[in-house]
Amino acid sequence: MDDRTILERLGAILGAAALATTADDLAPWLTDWRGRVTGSALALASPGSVAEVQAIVRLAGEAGIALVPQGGNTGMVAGGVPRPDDRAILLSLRRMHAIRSVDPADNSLTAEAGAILSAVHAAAEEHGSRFPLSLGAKDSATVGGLIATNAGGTQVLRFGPMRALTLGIEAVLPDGSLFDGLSTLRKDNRGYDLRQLLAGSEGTLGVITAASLKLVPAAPHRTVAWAGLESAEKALALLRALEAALGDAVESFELVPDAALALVLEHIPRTRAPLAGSHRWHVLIESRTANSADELRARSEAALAKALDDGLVADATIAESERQAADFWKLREVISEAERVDGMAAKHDVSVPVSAMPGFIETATAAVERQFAGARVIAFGHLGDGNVHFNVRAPAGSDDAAWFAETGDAVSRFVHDLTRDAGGSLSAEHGIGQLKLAEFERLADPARLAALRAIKRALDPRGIMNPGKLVPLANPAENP
Ligand code: FAD
Ligand code: 2HG
Ligand code: ZN
Repeated sequence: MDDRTILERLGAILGAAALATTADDLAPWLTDWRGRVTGSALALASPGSVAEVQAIVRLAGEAGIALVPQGGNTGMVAGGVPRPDDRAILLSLRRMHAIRSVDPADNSLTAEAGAILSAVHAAAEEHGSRFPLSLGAKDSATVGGLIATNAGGTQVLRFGPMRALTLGIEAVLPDGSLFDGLSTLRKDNRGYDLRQLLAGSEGTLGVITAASLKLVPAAPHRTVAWAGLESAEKALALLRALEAALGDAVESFELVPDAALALVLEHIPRTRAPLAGSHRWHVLIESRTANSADELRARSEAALAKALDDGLVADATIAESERQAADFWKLREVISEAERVDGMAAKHDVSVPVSAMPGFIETATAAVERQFAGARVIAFGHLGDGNVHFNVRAPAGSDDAAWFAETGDAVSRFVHDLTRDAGGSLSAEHGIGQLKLAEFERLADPARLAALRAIKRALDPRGIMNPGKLVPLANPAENP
């Protein structure tokens, strides 16, 4: 089918208002958040209903054209943008953003794929409940994107990643059929779990159109603390001490190195350091309760005071108000933005066993600095989940673009090798997308790759769903 016919058929399905075809209209959606990849597409299609998504998927199958689902385009691995030479339809789910229902008695919420995470938070709160997954991109990231990447974020410690919070999925499969798996059942053993197959599938197995999400009871009172420490090892010991003292009230425990805080203070307006002195490492700790705010605060203070006495913590402060708590969180959530403003980074979203992470940070940092003179490591994030963003920056004062062109791939191979040697994963929470594909293929064991390919071929024999992402096909010619 030629391009003109495809566009006419898309126009007939969607109407002109939901179809963009000019370079200017397409441009904002073709480059990923990091600015690493600018893809090409024939059109941007924005369906408003499940039936329209089905018609577009059927058309793509007939025409043999790629479909690239996109939500908020906040993904870190360029999974939601086409490849530079693609002949593709970019399929935006943004118009499908309704919260279909909230059922506090069932502890569930059903939302369309384009619903933005902060809207999901607000809808749950309106009903006296809570959706407990959050991340820095919460004002843009969508339910569909969060599920398709199995996003993690800053509450995984207590509630798990998106997979653990997804009860049901409605999705259009690559043949245009509708998988109506929107149930909120807590138990369902009817064979292979298609919901969990679609979670983390990065748009390669179908288009998620809606999902039922798990809610948890509201816990309106929180204490947010900021502590300065000497090492990541002490940070992990602090986490375990706080868990012993506060139980599962501890919901977030985020590691921030001095260099990340410095970037934030330099580039993000209206930010200031919570502690007076300088510290090599910091942690942001959030604890929550539905019961007594005063009691939670008293117990948090006592636990931190003991950690000071025990030498785990060098200094610490607890936010005095909700506003100060939000300020502490902002320092953590804008690290990616500050890093992006400052320059390029080779990003490594790695996980190792939690207990091994402090040692990994120390030895991998030293190894990278030895191997690549002047390279600067910024390892931050979800220490309590054994996941840090082990980002490597060019030497100070060097030409970023030139250094990364020459050295970037070698740095990434080096870091991923160290991760593999530590029994870890090269994608803890961001997925594979386009940017990690070569490394995934290089390091994954053959059985895993073969199973992924078999699943992809079985569900998407024509290879129309987000080709060139996540699933390395053995023969590049099979990659449309
Ligand atoms: P997109 O970027 O649009 O797409 C991501 C992938 O999902 C693509 O492969 C796309 O094809 C696919 N997809 C999107 N919608 C659908 C759909 N409806 N059906 C099928 N496939 C679909 N991630 C974390 O895990 N933890 C963090 O802490 C975190 N913090 C972040 C902070 C910042 C400042 C930023 C910019 C990003 C952060 N991310 C984090 C990454 C990102 O927010 C997540 O990957 C998020 O899940 C992407 O959602 P999205 O709607 O933007 O998806
Ligand atoms: C975070 O934890 C995100 O802030 C982004 O996952 C990480 O920018 C990064 O490397
Ligand atoms: Zn993260």
